[in-house]
Amino acid sequence: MEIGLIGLPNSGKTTIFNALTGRAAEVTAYADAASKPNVAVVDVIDERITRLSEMYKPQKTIYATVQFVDFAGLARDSAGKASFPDASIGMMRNVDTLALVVRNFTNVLEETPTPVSDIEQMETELLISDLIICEKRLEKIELSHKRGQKTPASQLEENILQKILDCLNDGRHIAELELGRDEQKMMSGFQFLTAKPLLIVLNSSEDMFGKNQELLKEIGEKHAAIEFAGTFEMELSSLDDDERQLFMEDMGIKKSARDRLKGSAYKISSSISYFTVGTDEVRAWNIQEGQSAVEAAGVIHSDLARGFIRAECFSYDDLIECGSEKGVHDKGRFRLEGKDYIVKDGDILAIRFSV
Ligand SMILES: Nc1nc2c(ncn2[C@@H]2O[C@H](COP(=O)(O)OP(=O)(O)O)[C@@H](O)[C@H]2O)c(=O)[nH]1
Ligand SMILES: [Mg+2]
Repeated sequence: MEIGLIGLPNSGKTTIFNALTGRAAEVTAYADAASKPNVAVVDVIDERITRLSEMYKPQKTIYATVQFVDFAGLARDSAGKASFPDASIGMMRNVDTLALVVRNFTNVLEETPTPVSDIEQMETELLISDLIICEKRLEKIELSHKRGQKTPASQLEENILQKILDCLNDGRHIAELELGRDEQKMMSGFQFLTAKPLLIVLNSSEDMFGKNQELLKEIGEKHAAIEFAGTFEMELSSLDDDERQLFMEDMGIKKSARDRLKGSAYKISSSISYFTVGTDEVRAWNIQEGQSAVEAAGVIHSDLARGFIRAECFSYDDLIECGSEKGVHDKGRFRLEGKDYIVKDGDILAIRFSV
């Protein structure tokens, strides 16, 4: 999964990137919009994988990974209007989930935070950038229709884009539209920003952290939201484990920034994990909730989907309860599942296939 950190300049994106990744990318009160994005891939430490690894003692243990991208901020044009640099937009379109970092601390200019209007401003930016793409494409299609080049596919595309245009003009995100599977497929190539799951990261000052329930509730009416104490959590990532634990308890922080963001991002993007186990490798795979066994197989390799015969399956919870694979068999918890089986979070699968 790829999570993109977006937000106004100096909202604390790089600070939070550092908190998430334990890196030390440069934090600055004067964002250089032309600078390159920071990118880091981190393991998603899933204790189920840790436990499976202890049981199977494999040569390799592979956790799922999350890639965090910290984009360069908005750039201002000669008239002082802020917008995303084209290069950033291109990269933003490639991520799975957007995490919008919102300043909730007094900045170096002594400006009090305005989180709600900052969110609105950023949302407008996202909507406009999708509108532009949508309108451009519609113009092209209409032109080709005028030239008599109308096909069922182009007609369908025009209908969907018109629906999307109306939605955006209404100020609503594309994610709110109910689209059929075909429509979604056709739309996915555009990588619309407002079609992506969006998570608000309220970046609060140390002294206000944990005291923003009203504000979080207000934001929560429209968006999924979590609260970070950016600077504090960035400093945490440079401590050793014991010290870190102490400071976290002091602040009332239950889980690391990385675990909290990952948990929320998985939830809003409906991501789940299934596992493959063996003495060679124990590994976590990410899929979308609702995906079938054959789709899950395809995440490992397209051959496994193409030649899919069946999935041998049991759940992680059953394995722990029964103590061993043999126990799972003895208690009748071992299952054979077909192509259309909907994979659940924590399923352990072995795909049988032939190509
Ligand atoms: N008090 C406080 N300052 C912060 C926090 N997060 C970031 N800052 C400060 O805000 C400024 C901009 O931070 P940076 O992470 O570079 O923002 P970016 O432009 O969004 O990447 C720096 O001076 C940070 O020290 C926070 O949680 N609390
Ligand atoms: Mg930055």
